[in-house]
Amino acid sequence: MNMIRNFITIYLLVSSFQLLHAQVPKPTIQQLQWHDMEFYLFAHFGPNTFTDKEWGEGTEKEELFNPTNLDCRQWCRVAKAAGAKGIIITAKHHDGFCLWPSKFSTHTVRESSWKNGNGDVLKELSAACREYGLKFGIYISPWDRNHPDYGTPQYNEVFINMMKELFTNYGPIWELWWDGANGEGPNGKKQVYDWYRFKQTVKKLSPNTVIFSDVGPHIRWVGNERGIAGETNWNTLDTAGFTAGAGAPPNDTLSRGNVNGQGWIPAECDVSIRPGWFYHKEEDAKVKTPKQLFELYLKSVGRGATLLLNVPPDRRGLIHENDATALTGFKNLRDNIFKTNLSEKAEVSIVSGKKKKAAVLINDKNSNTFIEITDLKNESIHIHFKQPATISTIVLKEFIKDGQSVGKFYVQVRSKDKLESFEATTIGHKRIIIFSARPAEDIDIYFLESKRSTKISEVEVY
Ligand code: FUL
Repeated sequence: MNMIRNFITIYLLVSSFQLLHAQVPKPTIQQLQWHDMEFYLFAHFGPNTFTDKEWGEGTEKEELFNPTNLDCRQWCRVAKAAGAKGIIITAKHHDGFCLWPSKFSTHTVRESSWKNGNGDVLKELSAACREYGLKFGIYISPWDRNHPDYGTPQYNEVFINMMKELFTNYGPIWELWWDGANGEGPNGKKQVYDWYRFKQTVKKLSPNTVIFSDVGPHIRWVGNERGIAGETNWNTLDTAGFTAGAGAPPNDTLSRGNVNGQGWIPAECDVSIRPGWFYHKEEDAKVKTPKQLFELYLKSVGRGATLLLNVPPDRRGLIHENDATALTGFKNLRDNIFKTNLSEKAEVSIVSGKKKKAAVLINDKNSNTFIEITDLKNESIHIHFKQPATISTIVLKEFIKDGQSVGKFYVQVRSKDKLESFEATTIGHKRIIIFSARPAEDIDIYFLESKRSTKISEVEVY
């Protein structure tokens, strides 16, 4: 009898442990790689570039699309110089115009006057990205204001066939962007999208592609187009009962995530370097400054999200000089701030009461190693500079491979005669804390809230 009881107890313990373990949402390998991309560019390009519209009607004449000097390699050079890791292009915006000669539309580059109809922007950009070592991503709007089938079940087939063309002819496609806007097509009807089949198609053709939409499945919209993640930003989200577009969770939920959300669906912050998404000459003087871009970087990447910065090519088919200059300034700012990681030469330890244990894994420049804090009340991270340093920035990274845990922590910066504290909430992929430069001899990091054990992979100090 006792044996049976023991057996049942062990069985229950094991299965509840498994259940608990299985319930911790974790990123896939593709999502982990996506987190590491941090900053990449968006390129809104199409008939709107030539009509000065933001949302084309779908009735624009194809010959309007005629860049005089398209050079995707120039886009890549600008992206590279800015430290961006990839480019996502609007292969098809809401006006339905395809930047590749799709067999499933008559509103494409093939019908345009550009290169006498022999051009293919996706071919050029995918090749340039390969050449420059950048990831290539595609925005394909489900909403199509041109396609005659839009608003009928047949359009779902068209959309799937178009995606097949994209993955077959231009892959590998690292990220696929499904815009949530869903308005009427030429026949005045709205489409009922077959999201399930769309997802299955991508999964089958390109299992490594990460899909963005308001609700994932892999990456979520951040709930605004200002490029700002929630001050608290959980990578987890509940999507049951929600869909992309009008059926999406409220914007503030998207920007913060759900603390106990079931799925790992991290936020991507999309924002334009100019007021509009497409190029408009009258906005040439309204390009965001390097300082503004850096602020956005702190509110996106610095809050554990990624930054998708739109830099729209102009009518020549080039990234405008003003945008390129702003991007270089932005890169210089980051290079200056993140130049010398002072924690690399500091003494780092985990303090537990009066005991101190070296914690070299958090300053080994390797995000795949981590230290673990199990007792929040009694353990903290301590950094001691052998020579007093002047610091302004602290970067923390959580070991998100095992999920996200930290909900609140604070950092104390100590010098001989001063002690200052900075409190923050979530960490996730990265948390950047920035303050005016001050002297420091020691830094202590205390964790106030954590869902499970706290795994920190890196602490950098600049
Ligand atoms: C929105 C679109 O309606 C805008 O035109 C733009 O493409 C932006 C990134 O997403 O939903």
